[in-house]
Amino acid sequence: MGLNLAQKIIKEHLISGDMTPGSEISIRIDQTLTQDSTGTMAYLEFEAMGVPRVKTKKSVAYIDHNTLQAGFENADDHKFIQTVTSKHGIYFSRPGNGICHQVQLERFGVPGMTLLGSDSHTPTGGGIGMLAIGAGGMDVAVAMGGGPYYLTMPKVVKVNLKGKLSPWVAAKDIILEVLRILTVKGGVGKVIEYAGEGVKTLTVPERATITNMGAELGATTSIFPSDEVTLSFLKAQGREADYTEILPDADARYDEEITIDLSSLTPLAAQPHMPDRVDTVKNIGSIKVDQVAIGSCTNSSYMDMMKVAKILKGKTVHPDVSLVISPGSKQVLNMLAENGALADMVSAGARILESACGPCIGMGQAPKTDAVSLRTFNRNFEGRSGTKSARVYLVSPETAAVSALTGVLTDPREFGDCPLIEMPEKFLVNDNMIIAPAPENNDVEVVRGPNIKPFPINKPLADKITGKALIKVEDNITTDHIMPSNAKLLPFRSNIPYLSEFCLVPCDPDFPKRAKENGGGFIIGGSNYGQGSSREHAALAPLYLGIKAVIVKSFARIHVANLINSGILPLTFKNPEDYDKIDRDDEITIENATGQVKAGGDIIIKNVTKGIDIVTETMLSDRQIDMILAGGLLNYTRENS
Ligand code: MIC
Ligand code: SF4
Repeated sequence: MGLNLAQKIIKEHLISGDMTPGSEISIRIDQTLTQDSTGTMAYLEFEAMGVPRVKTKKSVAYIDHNTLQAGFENADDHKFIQTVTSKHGIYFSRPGNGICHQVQLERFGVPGMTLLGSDSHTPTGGGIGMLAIGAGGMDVAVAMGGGPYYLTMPKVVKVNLKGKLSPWVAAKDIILEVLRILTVKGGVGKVIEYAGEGVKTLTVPERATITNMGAELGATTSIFPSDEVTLSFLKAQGREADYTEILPDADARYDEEITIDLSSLTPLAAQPHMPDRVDTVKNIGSIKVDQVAIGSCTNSSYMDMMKVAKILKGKTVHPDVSLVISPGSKQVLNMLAENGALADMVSAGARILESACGPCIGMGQAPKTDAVSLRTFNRNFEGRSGTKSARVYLVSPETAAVSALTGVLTDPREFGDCPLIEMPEKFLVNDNMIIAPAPENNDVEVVRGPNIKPFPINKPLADKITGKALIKVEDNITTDHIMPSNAKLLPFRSNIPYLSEFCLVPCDPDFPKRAKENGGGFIIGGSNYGQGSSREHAALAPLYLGIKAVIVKSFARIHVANLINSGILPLTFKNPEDYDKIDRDDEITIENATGQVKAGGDIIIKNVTKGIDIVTETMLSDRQIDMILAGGLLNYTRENS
């Protein structure tokens, strides 16, 4: 039987398990990436493992999230990461060099390889045919040490692309259409694989926009074939030697299939406050716009920026709109500066930000109260922009740029002729902001400023677990709810005690206080709990607050792995309606917790307040059972080494 792309790469990297969807497998990781807001913790964990030198083919540490240095904290983290990576054999991409996913695609990604990144948008690498997966920092630390990465063998969904995009319709509109069809939980346990005649009409940056935002489907990853389009991109980056053709077998089998006719798509937008609340720009209508933000790892390529520059050229941004633009990398910014496109943006009134995540993660540019903000980003969760009452719409760069001029949400097809941008034959290659690590057996001193605090480590699982249901939340709770990130909090990513004071505050401002007063307890949630980012802080802060188990209808992939790595018991209601049988402040007990977890089946929890038993499931593999019993991955690794 023929193999699809995902199965081919998995087969080539398989260490253990059988490739039946749903069973646990482990794979060898070729490359890793970290960024600074998850990286500090990941390197502290790597150090705790005691491995002197990374064992991957290439590992890179990026500084792109915390570049707003309002105090010493971010700069301290940068120095820690720079020195710890140099010591242990990891390349360091300096602040200013660009957003991790954009730079990784340009300079390091290799078709057919596996990439594990401590950032949920790592699947951007699927745009050049990598199997690129986002994970918590601890999993990335293990991979850097040469350990396997464990995952559930995914189902593979074929997205069959027919035809060709019409003028003014963009790659962003394709992924918004996929989100409309599949929703923010439709990709859980699946790889989204793109195929069909439409694939060859899309450039690598367009493909990368699509695989990037596959993260919003909850998918394990997304992938495109590596073909002649990939080759011309790598050639233009001076990296043709990294090219291998990777195509699915002609008789490849898929678990599911959907078809999208590219020629029938029109400009789309995701409405507040979820990436799957998609409608056409036409249907949403000409709402007044206060802010337009162009950039992020989804839409900050040279091609995207050139389209924007062409639209803005010779015009002026509407007086009621603040337009901010962050080119994705130093390569992109440098090319725009050299060819005059940057001047066109500046002259039109755009505010140019550095090549970093910036407003995407609330690092500055919080919109005004009740603002409408159009963003080319990938997430529009409530409050993520830094302004709770702001309404964020996710759109293509074309829709964003045209609307910045008109002052209202505008279908770009009304604007006139669509700018035609050719893929450059040569990108400007200058890697002088990437620092190679020190040689083996070096004496690099790791610099630890006062912001670097030890991280919490769990205790082995207790036999009887008791506590209150400290909070009850609804469906689709994101890691931005569990562990908010913004300009005020991101500097404290290496300080869990401080961060824990903000844990779940967007859902209930008293949660941290109540958790502390009660000596910990339980979190009750709906479906797709923990969707969004890879930040393990969304597990470490609850751990610090004494959370023993999280009981929900269903979990998002990366978050449940982070809970297990931290030794927090993840439980799902066997019967989702049982969610209604627990209220906040109910006393919960799990008797014989170790025995029940060891048995690997259902776990009975007692709602002591209501006098009822509720059946939950764990879905843990044998390895995960041992991790939970040991109190998390670090304890487990120590016990087994
Ligand atoms: C995000 O887009 O939410 C982030 C910030 O990039 C996160 C990582 C983090 O929380 O540091 C992600 O997507 O994993
Ligand atoms: Fe950075 Fe935003 Fe991409 Fe996250 S989604 S990596 S914050 S640009």
